[in-house]
Amino acid sequence: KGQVARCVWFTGLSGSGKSTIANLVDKRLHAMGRHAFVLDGDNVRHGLNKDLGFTDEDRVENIRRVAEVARLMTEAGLIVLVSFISPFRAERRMARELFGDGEFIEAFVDTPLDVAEQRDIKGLYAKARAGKIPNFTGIDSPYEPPETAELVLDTVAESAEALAERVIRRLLD
Ligand code: GGZ
Repeated sequence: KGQVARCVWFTGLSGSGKSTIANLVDKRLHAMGRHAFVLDGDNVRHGLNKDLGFTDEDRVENIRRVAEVARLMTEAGLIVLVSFISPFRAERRMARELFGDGEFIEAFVDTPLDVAEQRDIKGLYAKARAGKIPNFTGIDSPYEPPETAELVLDTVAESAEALAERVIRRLLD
């Protein structure tokens, strides 16, 4: 089987583990000689989307642009690993519709809010609770969990490594 050009779309709360899993998948794919790329806030929100913040409207535009870039990258033959909160079902559906059948794999990184908030790796939840970050997802901005994700990744039950392995298996099916 040749190179599969596909998009894995990770969605979940801040601190849910999206980027950790996406980066593990990326490493494994590279080790297997496959061409992959991670799109996340670090490489998109500081460049292409640096004009956008965290209002609902800006998040919609953020996801729209990311979806279009992901589509271009799969057309170029890459496996694209997209890691954004992408809180709204409508925009995730819009992203899905850019891809052909079976090319788009929605992966819900299912970490409950209380767990993400407990971990608070970057201290953002504490700041949001203190009112220092307005429109914070899960606090005062909504997150709509997927109803039809191809993969549900439970970070409480399984390690990031085990979950990355499940993504790889699904991807190379
Ligand atoms: C949520 C925010 C916010 C607000 C800054 N709400 O844990 P992080 O830091 O590294 O990931 C979060 C990231 C979310 O950006 P996305 O582009 O993925 O969001 S969306 O898909 O909704 O457009 C967090 C940080 O940015 N961050 N302010 N208000 N996360």
